[in-house]
Amino acid sequence: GHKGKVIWFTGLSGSGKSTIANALEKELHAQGKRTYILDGDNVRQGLNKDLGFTDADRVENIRRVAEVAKLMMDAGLIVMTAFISPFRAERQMARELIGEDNFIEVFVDTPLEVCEQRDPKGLYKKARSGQLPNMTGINSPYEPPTAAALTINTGVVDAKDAVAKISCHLAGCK
Ligand code: GGZ
Repeated sequence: GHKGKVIWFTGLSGSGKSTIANALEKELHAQGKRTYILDGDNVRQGLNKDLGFTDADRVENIRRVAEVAKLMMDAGLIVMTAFISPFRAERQMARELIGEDNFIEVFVDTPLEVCEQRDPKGLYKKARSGQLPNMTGINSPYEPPTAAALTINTGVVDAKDAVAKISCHLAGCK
């Protein structure tokens, strides 16, 4: 079969999904693999620019991301998706669409208080002061995975160790 896979990161804003995906991409390139990272920066500006952060819009965001990830996987890429993807049902939908054997769910389980401390865009502060509705973890839900392949807390594990953990899993060493 094809060599494509989808590494599906899920976790709060500021949990470290994109940081780990970018570090993992460097490692995979060093191994001669072809990759693509789908994230809010390249999807919500274009394909999904009609979508916001209501529950319904997040559901549609993830549905489209899963479809695009599948197409890219079918083209032979290792696709990394770095979206909050807060709902279990949509992650399950993605898993079924992409196929159990090709879908690696990585829970970036960095505690809310650590994400809130980082707050690179000031979104948590805005949400706490009532100026931002639907902020995940504050006034919009996050449903943690129950059976992720890997769980990484970037409050205690650095990007280098996270990459080692995921590439080990990809190589079948655990
Ligand atoms: C959560 C928000 C919100 C609200 C803007 N809630 O840390 P970031 O800034 O760079 O990444 C977050 C990104 C989340 O978009 P996703 O497409 O990953 O979300 S979902 O999977 O739930 O559809 C954050 C920014 O967008 N952002 N407003 N209200 N994150």
